[in-house]
Amino acid sequence: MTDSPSTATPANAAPANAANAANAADVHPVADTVDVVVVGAGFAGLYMVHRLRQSGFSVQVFEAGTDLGGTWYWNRYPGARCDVESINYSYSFDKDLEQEWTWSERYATQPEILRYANHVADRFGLRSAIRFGTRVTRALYDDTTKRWAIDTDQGDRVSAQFCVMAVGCLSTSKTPEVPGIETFQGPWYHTGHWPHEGVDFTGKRVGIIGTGSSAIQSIPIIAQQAAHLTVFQRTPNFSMPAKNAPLDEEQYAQLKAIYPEWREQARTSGFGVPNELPERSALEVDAEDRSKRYEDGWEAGSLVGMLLAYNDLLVDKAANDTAAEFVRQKIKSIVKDPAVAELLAPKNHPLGTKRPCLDTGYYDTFNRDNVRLVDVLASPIAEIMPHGLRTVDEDFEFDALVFATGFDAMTGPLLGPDIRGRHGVSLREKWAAGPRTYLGLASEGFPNLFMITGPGSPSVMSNMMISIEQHVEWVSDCMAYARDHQVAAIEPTRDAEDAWVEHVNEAANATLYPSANSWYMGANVPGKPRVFMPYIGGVGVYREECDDVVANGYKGFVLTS
Ligand code: N01
Repeated sequence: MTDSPSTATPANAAPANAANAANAADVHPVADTVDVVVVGAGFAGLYMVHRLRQSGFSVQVFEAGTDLGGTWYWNRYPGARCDVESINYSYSFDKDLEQEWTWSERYATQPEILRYANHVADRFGLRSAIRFGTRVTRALYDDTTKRWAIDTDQGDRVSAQFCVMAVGCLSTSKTPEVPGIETFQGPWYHTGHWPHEGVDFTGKRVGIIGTGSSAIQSIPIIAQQAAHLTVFQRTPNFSMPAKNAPLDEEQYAQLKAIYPEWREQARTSGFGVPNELPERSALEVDAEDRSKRYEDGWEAGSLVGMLLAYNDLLVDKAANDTAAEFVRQKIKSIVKDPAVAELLAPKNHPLGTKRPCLDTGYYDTFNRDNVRLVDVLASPIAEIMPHGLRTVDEDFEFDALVFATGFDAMTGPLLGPDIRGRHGVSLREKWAAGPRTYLGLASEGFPNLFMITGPGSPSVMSNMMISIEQHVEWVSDCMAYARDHQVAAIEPTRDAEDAWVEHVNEAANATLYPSANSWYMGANVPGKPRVFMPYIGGVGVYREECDDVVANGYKGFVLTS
């Protein structure tokens, strides 16, 4: 997990080495030489440690945060929840863990997910492998020794045969590209770096920039607290009601009885959650059928409820239009002011091509007297000033600002440290025109370096837990194979990588995804190459590809003795 590359400092910034002071009793010595260095102690890093230890490897984890949890350590904004159902967003690797942990709600809150991460770490004794408050700054590969030298901002240097980047996909937060942030005299907060002690907005005039998932979850709650909330929207997003509720005990018990089969369905599915796939096109049925299906999808309270109503919503614009129009009408039926409703209704991208959201009372929040929506596409933000901000048309005064402005997704966390492979070539240079990986697991020229849920894998297009587990197991099995077969180094061939990148692009281009200015495409970061980064082929298909590579003697990789 990395944090903001911004030079500006949010109200909650903590000293980089705070953990070393705070958790002195918890600090374990860093070994000079280990089999594996893992970067990041979120769900990927935690399971990686467990798996590697089970296979008999020595492992050192470095984590920039002062405690574990990755995404769920940093994103503590009001209303933060996972929008994948808790019964799916949890580890499946240990049957006892699966049975003993009980989620309280359909969609778990951030504090509950963080408790779960801590429970797992304690249950499997993982903390002793982790050095907190320590950021990896550099990783250099030595082709003679076939080992990585890994440096940290705390002065550590560790030699490891393997380096695993378990840095998360959405962990390099970005502030808005607006001049004057440093002049603002009140506190400002990024949703991805929320203060651990929380923020009380009571009686405050608050401005929030952004209307993605983080904003859509936090706006209803901030609006209840603040004296006034102004929402600066550049692109309206499609959001569906979460229909969150406590889990029904009887149904939960029934699910636990069949958990193994349930998980297997998730592993072979498209998005990493068990779903029945639709057989019909939205265009081969009449309006009444569509209306009914979309209503069911809306009421289902899930990200895929609408998207899987028909089989062509993500590949055919005319089909997608029917679903998008249904959601626009829903928004208009909730929001009382027609002008505000019109502004909130997304029109510039097909439904689902920017990450859709689940909300609790988002659209209804704009019926409140103390909430105002400002269209910054029509009237861009010109600067942030000591007492607020200025759009090209109007000045606004605020006591506090919230940036729900997202992340340099997928590549940002991987390109944070200076990673240099064979011949000193840097990953930043190699990926200057966009990420290039084989299977989203490894990159040619960087032997013994693995990425968990890297670009070119289903990652953010899936239930991350399912994808994390699959990668961690693949990577640890690969290392065990290398050890057992006296393999000193493993890396993809250029041909295999080129073919995979082409396949990832082809898969994306067969869908509507590339038509949106989304963070999937890198479009939210000025200057970032426009490449669809995740693999859209589906987690089941992808898993088969990865298994096939292993079954064929690590096809597409070069193994050096
Ligand atoms: O970030 P985002 P996020 N001026 O990039 C706007 C996951 N997640 O933190 O769309 C004005 O989606 C930007 O506008 P535009 C989930 O995968 C999951 O909300 O670029 N506006 C956009 O509206 C999600 O997709 C969960 O035009 C500016 C917003 O800021 C991902 O994390 C919860 C701007 C950023 O939205 C990221 O979500 C939260 C500027 N200069 C997040 N710069 C759950 O599981 C940016 N924006 C529930």
